[in-house]
Amino acid sequence: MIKEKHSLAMRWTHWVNFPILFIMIWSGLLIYWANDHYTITLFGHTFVRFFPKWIYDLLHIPYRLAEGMAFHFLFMWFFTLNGIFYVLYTLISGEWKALLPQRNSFREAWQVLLHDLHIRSTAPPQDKYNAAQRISYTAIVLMGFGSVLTGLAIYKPVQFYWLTWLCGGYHLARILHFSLTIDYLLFFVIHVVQVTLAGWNNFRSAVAGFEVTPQADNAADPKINRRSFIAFGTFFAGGLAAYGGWKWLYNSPAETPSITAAARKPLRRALNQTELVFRRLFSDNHTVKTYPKAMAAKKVRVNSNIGSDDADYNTANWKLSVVKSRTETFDIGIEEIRSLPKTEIIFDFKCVEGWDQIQHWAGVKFTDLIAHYHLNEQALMDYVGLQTPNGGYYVGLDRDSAMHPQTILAYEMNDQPLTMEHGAPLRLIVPVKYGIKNLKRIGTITFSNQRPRDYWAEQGYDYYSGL
Ligand SMILES: Nc1nc2c(c(=O)[nH]1)N[C@H]1C(S)=C(S)[C@@H](COP(=O)(O)O)O[C@H]1N2
Ligand SMILES: [Mo]
Repeated sequence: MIKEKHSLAMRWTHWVNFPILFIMIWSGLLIYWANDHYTITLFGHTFVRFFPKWIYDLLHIPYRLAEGMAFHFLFMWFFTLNGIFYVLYTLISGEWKALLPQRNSFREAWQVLLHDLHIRSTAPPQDKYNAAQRISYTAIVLMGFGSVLTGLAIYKPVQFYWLTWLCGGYHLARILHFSLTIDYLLFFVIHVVQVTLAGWNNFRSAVAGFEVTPQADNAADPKINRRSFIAFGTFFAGGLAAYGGWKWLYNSPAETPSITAAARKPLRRALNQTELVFRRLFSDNHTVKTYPKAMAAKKVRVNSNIGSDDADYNTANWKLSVVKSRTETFDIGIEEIRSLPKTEIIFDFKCVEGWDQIQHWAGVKFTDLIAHYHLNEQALMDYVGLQTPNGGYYVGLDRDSAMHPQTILAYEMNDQPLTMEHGAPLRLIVPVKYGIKNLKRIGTITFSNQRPRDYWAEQGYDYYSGL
């Protein structure tokens, strides 16, 4: 005999929520390897490295940060919107009554645990869901909420500075975001073990929404088979469609076929659409948090030196070329730049790879340079492009970020002239962007209404890369 057991909420969870969560964790791992410094270390001994290399090899997870970010920031929309719809559905349909813990749930959950571990022989009362299930099904919704909040806090720490603050700062938000991932995986492992132990009838109920009570005439009940068939058929069709979508995405052509790491077209479109949403939230009022000088790192990290790695580069011959128009270019020497008003900033510099450091820079504000050289007309254009003298590294910035009051062309670090490895004699510091946009050793500045070329965007990263 058929007994209606699970509600739509339960099928929604297995059919939709889990796959989306899975993609978020998978793309999270594509990001994580770039800076896998989360370990459990006690007294100098590392006991746990959460995702060592063998896990990546076992699961065939590629080391592709740009692609991981592109997936993560596409599926975050599905994750968030689906989560909102799911919660709204349970509220409106009344299904929350079976899912929310009750006053005695916490005591009963303990009994469930003892029973499951065969320590206690009598099972506590089992409604549609027992106390332990109620607690975990509600907890996982709260965890999802936590992932969105901590995720946003690290994704846009400037625009959502109050959220980052609420999460206890950038560092803590990152640790919380990561811990939640570990919690999902633990939840998943326990869940699979329990479902396996509970048997086929229970598994069917999660997919098809009904249970079968033991009865002699079950074998002859056509309803059972028909409903199972329809439910599992739909389930597999949905799975196949999802797999097809995945294949389509992976076989989509790259935007620049000659560059191996270039983003696939649908992912680039998604990145660009997401950019529009966050650009609307951008404002000069969102300034980057600054710190006292004493907190600035003495040993400043060096990331890469593409385009600025010529060991014999002679900074004495250096000039900044400003391209005013197709026909008009002028050069500025470093002494002239040093004579302009000086602006200092001490802020938390952030690299996409997952590290950050409080750094102290000084130089001329970009808007001061614009005003001094009467580049007001050029500054109305949509984009500013900057490149190294040898053209090996180049970035494009939207106007608002270039003109942001904290954007400077820096010639000093920790009150000393810039060193070669940090981009002597002049580099860009744009605190509202990730490190990739902070070009070292500026050679040329251009203005345009089309997007200038961007080194890392060509390698599949988000063009905007704003914080
Ligand atoms: N010319 C040049 N500028 C560059 C890079 C580079 O490789 N070449 N790397 C960028 C990246 S990814 C980061 S995180 C910062 C690092 O700056 P730092 O080495 O001074 O800490 O520089 C940016 N500017
Ligand atoms: Mo970086």
